[in-house]
Amino acid sequence: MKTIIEPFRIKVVEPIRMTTREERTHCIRETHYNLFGLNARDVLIDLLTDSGTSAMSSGQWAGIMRGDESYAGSESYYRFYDAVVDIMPFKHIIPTHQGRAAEKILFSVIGGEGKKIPNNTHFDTTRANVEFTGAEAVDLVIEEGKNPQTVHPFKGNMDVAGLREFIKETGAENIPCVMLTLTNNSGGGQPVSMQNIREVRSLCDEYELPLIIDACRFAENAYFIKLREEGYAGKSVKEIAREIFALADGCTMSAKKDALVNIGGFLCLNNDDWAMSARNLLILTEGFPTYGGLAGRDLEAIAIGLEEVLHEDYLQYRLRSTEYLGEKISAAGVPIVRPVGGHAVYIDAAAFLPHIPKAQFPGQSLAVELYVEGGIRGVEIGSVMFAGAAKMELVRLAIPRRVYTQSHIDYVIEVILEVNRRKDKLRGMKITWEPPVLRHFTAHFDYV
Ligand code: PLI
Repeated sequence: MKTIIEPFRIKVVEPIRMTTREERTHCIRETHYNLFGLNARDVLIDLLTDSGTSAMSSGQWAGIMRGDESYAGSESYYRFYDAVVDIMPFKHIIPTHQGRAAEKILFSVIGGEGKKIPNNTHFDTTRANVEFTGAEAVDLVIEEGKNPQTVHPFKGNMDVAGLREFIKETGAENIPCVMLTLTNNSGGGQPVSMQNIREVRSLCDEYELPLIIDACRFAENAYFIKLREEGYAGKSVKEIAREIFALADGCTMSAKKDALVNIGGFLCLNNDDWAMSARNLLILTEGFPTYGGLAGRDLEAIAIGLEEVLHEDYLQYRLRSTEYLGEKISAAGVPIVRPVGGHAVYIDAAAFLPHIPKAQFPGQSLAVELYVEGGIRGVEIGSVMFAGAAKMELVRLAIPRRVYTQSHIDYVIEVILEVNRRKDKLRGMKITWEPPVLRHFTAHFDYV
């Protein structure tokens, strides 16, 4: 098989500012060793997130010029609407400025004290928005999904037996909906199988519960189904995506991921009453229902991105380039969450730095070192982010879509392998200051 090349040419370039180790050592000390505090111009390869960091295509930029900025009933809204329902055949399509705005509106409508919402794993904004209403967010991913080293083709699957128990214990009347996050970001970007979605659907039918999909990375999930699930090799990714959404009653979407844009999101619903309440809230905080916090040009870019993201040469390159990074560092003995997920490689920092106890934040120490060594910015997903609730100590290297070439990734591999050679010298860290909530964004650190 020949090299899987980037399926695009580069028309516009964004220069990267080269920095020295001395400069980076200075910069990270200035931010009290918090990578969120860095000025992006001091970062060489930014793997902080794949959200809102995609490179748009020439087609999308052309669409930006076509954007109709009418307050109500803009043509761009109708093109956006058509593009969404083509894949996600729901009755109501409500644009929002990003994914968490869709979540905030949905849970304001259906959440509240005494309610519980199960999911394979809630992303942190989803959990926060559920809990903000007084409801409880419950994670029910399969056992395999909790262990970095256990290989399973669909590690994002919901524990269906666990879900049944949960429904029996909680009472269906206290569960406004069941959710599935595709792919399971917090668990390593792992996909959910069609069979699992079907099983969750039939359990929902049994108890008359709506199923809502967190669709952020739906295209990557659909392509994993094509590659890994029996009976799907011959289907197009679009057909697979349609099959997924036909099993659900609605979805929340961050267009900043699998719609290949820098801002945007939407909420889809079949329930007329929920949709009416959602639109009322939308008008309060986002805008009129045909733009929902976005410019017409953004809706246009989303419409085109939703079409491009399902191109199979793009998805093949996308999943392969993430896997390539994981494969190379894993072959050199760097422990990672396996198999490699769709949008990111997750280094198992606890296994990588066994001499640093959890309480001394091995993930933070590694993330800082990758920056000092090579200007790479990843993010700790472990005890810094989740404190005592952390199940794993991970460093996520998220790959922006269509942004970096193979030589950028080769450079990232070289930097990780260099850190690997002298990992015994890495030291534990302590928090010297922290805010009352979401501490990972602004906390100060120092070496123990
Ligand atoms: O960043 P938003 O508000 O457009 O989307 C929120 C959101 C919801 N669900 C999932 C699975 C996400 O991954 C997600 C955002 N993810 C970010 C920002 C990330 O860095 O992974």
